[in-house]
Amino acid sequence: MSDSIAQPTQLAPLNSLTSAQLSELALNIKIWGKELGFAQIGICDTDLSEEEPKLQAWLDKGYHGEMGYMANHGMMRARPHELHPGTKRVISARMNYLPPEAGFAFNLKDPNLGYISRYAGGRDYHKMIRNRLKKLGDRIEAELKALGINKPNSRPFVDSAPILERPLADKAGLGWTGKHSLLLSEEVGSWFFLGELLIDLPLPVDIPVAEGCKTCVACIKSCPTNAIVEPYIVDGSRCISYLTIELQGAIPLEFRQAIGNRIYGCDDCQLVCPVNSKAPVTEESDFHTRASLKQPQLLELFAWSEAEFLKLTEGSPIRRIGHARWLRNIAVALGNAPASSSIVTALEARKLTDEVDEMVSEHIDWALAEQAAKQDDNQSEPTALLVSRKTQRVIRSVEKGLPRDA
Ligand code: B12
Ligand code: SF4
Ligand code: SF4
Repeated sequence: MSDSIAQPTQLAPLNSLTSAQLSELALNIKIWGKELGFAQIGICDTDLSEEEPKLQAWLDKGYHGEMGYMANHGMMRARPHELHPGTKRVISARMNYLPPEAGFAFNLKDPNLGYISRYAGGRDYHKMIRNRLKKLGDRIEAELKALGINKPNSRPFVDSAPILERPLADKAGLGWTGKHSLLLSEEVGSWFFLGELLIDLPLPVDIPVAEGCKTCVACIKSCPTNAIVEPYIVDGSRCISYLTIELQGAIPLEFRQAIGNRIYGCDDCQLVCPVNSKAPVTEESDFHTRASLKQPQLLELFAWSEAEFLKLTEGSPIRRIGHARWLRNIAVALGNAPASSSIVTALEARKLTDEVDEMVSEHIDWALAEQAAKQDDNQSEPTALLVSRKTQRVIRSVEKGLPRDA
């Protein structure tokens, strides 16, 4: 029996990694990222100083509306090394979410159906992507340990953290910033989420992709609420995604008709984008649209009690808006739907339930007034004509450019 005491293995510091080892590690990170279901991984440094004045101008103009969280952290959004001290590189990842049988045109064409942005029909992406990024961090740690190197300090972020994800992904070579302000790439379009792993390793960085929009302005022209106020600049407070998801209170009257049947988010600027004609369908079944949210009838969704809403949206990003905002959004869409006695009856009945607060009640009154105006006009217009001209153009563009998903 030996009386010697086992010595803890001494690991070398991170700065003992050679540039050849760092380059090999960067290549491996991209392979491991793919194994973890990411469509692409890129690496960039943490310098976003060029974005700071643009972010400040966006905030100064009030384009964040009521999204107080956008203004709360000063310029930290553009300083990943302040968000997670010690960070030297950002490993930026993208994951495709376009579900199969998206049925975009079919859905927008029928004002009796609710349109739900295609990122939201399946499981909430936040936790899932964060977990995968954490696994990527664990994999890097295990590799370094095998090389006899210390544990790196890494932390995953997805969407909700104060960090400028799109400019980071742009820098990391995952695509270019489109005129709709989203990231897109020639090979895959824009139907993807972004996430990052902040890490204190000086990995070699990737090269940004050249801008590819050229003279196209389709997204700017098609936005139902004219939220893309200049190329690359979105007034968030006009965007339907903000109005139906982020905004807590009443939807301003000026936007209600333009919202049409979009009850959760909006995809129009991506639908008309010619680059999306090549977009792949997601490989993640978690992002497939669940049955209850596939081409749903507005009246069915409006009838959900709070308990049903919570049950049927469990695990979905929709749950976070809560039942009141859900009813608010559907009431607006019902106001935009063709004149119908069943809609009027449903609106009136809903108003009498104790699940309706003052804010929702006001939207129901608005919808009833819209319905009454259509009845008074004795509107015998075909349903298709109730869809705004802009939306009709979007529908045609989808049928022509995205036949698989129409
Ligand atoms: C706040 C927010 C919103 C707000 C505001 C949108 C906006 N454009 O800022 C609202 C609620 C409206 C929204 C909507 C949507 N969002 Co959002 N959103 C965010 C969030 C949380 C922050 C974005 C942000 O920092 N905005 C601040 C402004 C200042 O940033 P910016 O718009 O990029 O502005 C820059 C440009 O204006 C640029 N700029 C100015 N001048 C010029 C000139 C040139 C030449 C160039 C190149 C750039 C440029 O400088 C500014 C600063 O960098 C990010 C997640 C994150 N943490 O980053 C997701 C995020 C951007 N959203 C995302 C998605 C998917 C959406 C929607 C498609 C959801 C939907 N279907 O309803 C829509 C799309 C609307 C749109 N066209 O932008 C994805 C985008 C993925 C991608 N492919 O790019 C993100 C990254 C979330 C994620 N983790 O995947 N969103
Ligand atoms: S998501 Fe819809 S409302 Fe928002 S910028 Fe794009 S087209 Fe406009
Ligand atoms: S629609 Fe045109 S301008 Fe807009 S992002 Fe796509 S290519 Fe760029």
